[in-house]
Amino acid sequence: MRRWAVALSLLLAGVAEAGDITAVVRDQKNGPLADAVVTAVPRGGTPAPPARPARETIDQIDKEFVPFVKAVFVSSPVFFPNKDNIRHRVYSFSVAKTFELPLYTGTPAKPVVFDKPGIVTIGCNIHDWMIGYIYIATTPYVGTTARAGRVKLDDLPPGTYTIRVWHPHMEGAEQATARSVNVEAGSTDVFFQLPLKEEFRPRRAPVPGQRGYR
Ligand SMILES: [Cu+2]
Repeated sequence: MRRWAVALSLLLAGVAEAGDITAVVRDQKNGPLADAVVTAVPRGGTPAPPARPARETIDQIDKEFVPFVKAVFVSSPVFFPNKDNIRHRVYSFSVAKTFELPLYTGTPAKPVVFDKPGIVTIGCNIHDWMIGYIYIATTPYVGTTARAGRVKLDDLPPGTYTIRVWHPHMEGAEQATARSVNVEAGSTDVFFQLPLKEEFRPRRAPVPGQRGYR
């Protein structure tokens, strides 16, 4: 079939082939930026939510939250398994979700449900340097960049999307990163350069028998 005929038959069938977005995020020094959240919000309508929000997980490993930044679709239940053999006490005072998990080891029976969009900062009452971020998105088309600064958003119905990027150490506002992208069948590449503030993370506690901090 000719291309237009294929397009026409898809149109008549009411089916359009989904597309993907591959976003690459770099910092001001052109280095790949991990832990950047990329969202795609379709113009003129909210996407239908998945039948059931995915179960998500944030681990505690070697007294750190893993991953450092987690992006979830709104109303997703998030589990907080403690993989260390010491106890942690996870909490948040953020407006989008205030909670506290009593001192625990292993996985608490119930997940925390993040039912409001926004950004939640999590900490541990025992280990002050433990900090993590949960980005609660209004769109299911959301992901976090891996170490190579890359993230792929799959299965987007064709149309116009507003793409944004957020990072806990970004210099400007998330809103300022907004750009319009037309998604068709196949892959669409998007590139962001995101200037970072001077990084601030609380230093870890001194390690007995070692000099300095780790
Ligand atoms: Cu802890």
